[in-house]
Amino acid sequence: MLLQGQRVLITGASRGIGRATAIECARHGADVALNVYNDDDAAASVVAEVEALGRKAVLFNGDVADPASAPAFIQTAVERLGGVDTFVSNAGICPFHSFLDMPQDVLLRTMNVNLTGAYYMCQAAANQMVRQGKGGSIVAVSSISALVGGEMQTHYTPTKAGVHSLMQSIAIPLGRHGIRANSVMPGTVATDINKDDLADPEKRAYMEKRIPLGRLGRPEDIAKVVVFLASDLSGYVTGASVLTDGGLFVNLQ
Ligand code: NAD
Ligand code: RM4
Repeated sequence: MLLQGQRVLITGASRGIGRATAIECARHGADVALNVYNDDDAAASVVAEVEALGRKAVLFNGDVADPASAPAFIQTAVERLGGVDTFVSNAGICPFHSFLDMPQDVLLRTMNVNLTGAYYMCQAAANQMVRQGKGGSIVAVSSISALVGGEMQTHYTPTKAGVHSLMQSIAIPLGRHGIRANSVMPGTVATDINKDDLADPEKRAYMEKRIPLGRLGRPEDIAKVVVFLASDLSGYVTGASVLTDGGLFVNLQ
């Protein structure tokens, strides 16, 4: 029970890594506030799982790319849970597309959801933590893609490098308030975001073969690292990243 009594807020919490993070945090004793975006059935099922663990789950529907969502999400969480101890910026999209003909709307939407949206959300959460005066933890879900390229991800990889860089920079002004800011960098985790990409059996087998631990990531693998970064176990860790990829990054040849 590493998060007993904590209030943890998570964006993009209806599916994949966000969903697993909500459940893992609840398992460790946290109440959770979940930002979801037009995904009612999936959202209801996360709430049911959290409540079955005996914890509270508050839902807030909103697009992270809309600047109005961030203060509204924080306000909802404060009203219903009493405050914010950990904030997890997780919502993200990756509409795989080639570079030379990248449509402007796909580029801008990806940047606005993954990077600008994370900025608004982390800023609003940090302001609340400063008001509370008791420190806190901010965790961004970055990616191995912050470190390496992706042929069909030229719009996406800069956003993942960007959210890691955001954690490095905000760790500085927030340190004096006892607020830590770190990122987790997942490798390849089988979720809806890459379902089509990994539906190609050759691509999936190639990815699996490159991972020294012998399997793709599971959302729970990432959620456990988020719990660590939210907990006192990481009390002297800030501005850092935890690559959580089964060894994929180091396996060049
Ligand atoms: P997913 O598609 O399963 O989940 C994404 C979640 O974000 C969903 O709940 C979706 O409803 C929500 N979302 C999408 N757009 C939103 C918006 N505008 N506002 C609010 N919520 C929104 O994908 P996932 O793999 O769980 O991805 C979660 C995060 O993990 C993303 O930031 C992604 O970049 C990152 N990541 C994933 C992998 C991977 O291999 N799956 C690897 C590295 C990093
Ligand atoms: C991740 C990483 C994965 C990819 C997802 C969509 O950051 O690049 O390999 O499947 O994004």
